[in-house]
Amino acid sequence: MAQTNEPTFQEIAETIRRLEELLDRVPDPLARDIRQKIAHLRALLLEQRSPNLVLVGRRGSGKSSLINALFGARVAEVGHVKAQTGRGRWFDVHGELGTLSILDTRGIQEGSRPEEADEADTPLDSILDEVRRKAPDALLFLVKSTEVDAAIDADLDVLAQIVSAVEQAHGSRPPLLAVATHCDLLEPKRTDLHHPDSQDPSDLQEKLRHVEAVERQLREKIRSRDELRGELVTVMGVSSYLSWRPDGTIRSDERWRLGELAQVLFRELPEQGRLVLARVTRVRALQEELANALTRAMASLCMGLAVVPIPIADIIPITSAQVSLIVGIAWISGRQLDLKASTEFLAALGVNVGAAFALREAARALIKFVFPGAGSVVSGAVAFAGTLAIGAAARAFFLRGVSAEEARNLFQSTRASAEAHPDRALTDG
Ligand SMILES: Nc1nc2c(ncn2[C@@H]2O[C@H](COP(=O)(O)OP(=O)(O)OP(=O)(O)O)[C@@H](O)[C@H]2O)c(=O)[nH]1
Ligand SMILES: [Mg+2]
Repeated sequence: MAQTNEPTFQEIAETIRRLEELLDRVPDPLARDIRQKIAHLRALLLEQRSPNLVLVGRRGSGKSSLINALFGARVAEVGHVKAQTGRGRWFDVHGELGTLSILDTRGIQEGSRPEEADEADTPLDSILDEVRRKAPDALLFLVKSTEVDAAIDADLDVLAQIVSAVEQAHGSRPPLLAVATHCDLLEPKRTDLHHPDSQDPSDLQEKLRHVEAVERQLREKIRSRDELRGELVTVMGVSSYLSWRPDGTIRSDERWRLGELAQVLFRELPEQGRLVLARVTRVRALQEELANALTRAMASLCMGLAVVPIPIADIIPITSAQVSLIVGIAWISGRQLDLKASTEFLAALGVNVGAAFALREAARALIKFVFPGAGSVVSGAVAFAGTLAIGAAARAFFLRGVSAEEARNLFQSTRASAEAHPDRALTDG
C-alpha cells in the first residue's frame, strides 16, 4: 500500500476526516447514508491494495504470458525457464503503475507424471499453505485452447482443493475465471482475431465458432464438478501473445479480449483491489467505471453535506472533496499523483488557483467557481451538480484526453443539466 503514503493521499485522508466531523451536525438517517458513502470512498481511494491472483495451469498454458498481457509489459519470464522467483509462494509483480500479487502454481498438476517433473515443481501442500496464509481475490484457470480435449481432471482436482482450503481458512470461496489461451492458434490459423476488420468475414466467423466451441467444452467440464460450478464466473477465450524486441519494447501485440477479461476480473475484486487493477492494465473501460463510481459517490456525499445549512467557511471541506475527486481521477488515469496536475486542471477549467500549493488552497479557489453567488449556504442540488460537473470534466480531460476548452464546456453544460434534473444526472453514465 505504498501509494497511500503519498502526501496527496494524506491530504485526501485529512479531507475525509474533516467531512466526517461535519457529519456530527447532520441528522441521523441522513448521516448514516453519508457515512456509507464515505466508507465507499475510503475503500476505493485510501485502502487500495494489490489484488491477489492465483494462476492455475499446466506448463506452457500461458500463465506468465497472461501476466505480461495484463500489464502490457514484460514483467514475467515467458517460456520454460527455471526461474525460481517466488515459485510456489505469493510474489509481487511490479509494473510501472502498480503491483499485482501472484501465486503461480507451475508444476503441481504434473505431479502424477514424475518423469516430467523437475526441481521447479511445487508440491500442492505448499500452494495450499500459501492460500491459507493470504486469501486469493480470484482464481484464474488457464488452459491452452488447443488442449481443452486433453484430460484436465487433475487440474480440476487442484482447483477444488484450493477452493476448499480458501473456504476453510477465510470463510469464503474465491471466484473462478476459466481462460482458454492461445486462441490465435485455432483454425484458420492465419486469421487475426486482433484485427477483425481487415479479415475475411467468413474466415473470422469460422475462427470465432472454434473459440466458442472451446469455451463450451471447458465450461461443461468445470460445471460437471459440484465443488467448482458455483464459483465459475466466466469462461473466456483470449490471446495473450506479445512479442518483444531484445531491448524490451513491444514488437507485435496480438492480444485479444484481454480488456474484457480484465473487466470481468475487476467486477469480482473487492473494492480495495480495483483501483490498482485499473491502473496496471490501463483498460479505459475500467478507468471510466471507477472514475464514474468515484464521481457519483463524491457528488452524493457533497449533496448530503449541503443539505444541512453550512456556513461559507464550512464549504471548504466540500470543495476539498471536489479537489480530491480530481486528484483521484488523475490517479486512475495513471498519472503520478500530485497536486500540480489537479491545480493545472482547475486552471484549465477557468478557476483562478493562484498559488494553490495544498488541497485546501485549491479548494478555496474552487468555491467561487463552483458555487457562483453562493450566500451563506449552498443548496444540495448546487453542491451535487458542481461535483458531478467536476467529475465529468476530469474524466474527459484525464481519461479521454479532450482539450482544456472542451473540458471547460463540459463542466458548464453538465452543471447546468445536473442542476435542472438532479434525478436524471444520478442515473446517467
Ligand atoms: N500464440 C500464442 N502463444 C502464447 C499465448 N500465451 C502464451 N503463449 C506462448 O506459450 C509459451 C508458454 O507461455 P508461458 O507464458 O511461458 O506459459 P506458463 O504457463 O507460464 O509456463 P510455465 O511457467 O512453464 O508453467 C510461450 O512461448 C508463449 O509465448 C497465446 O495466447 N498465444
Ligand atoms: Mg511461467
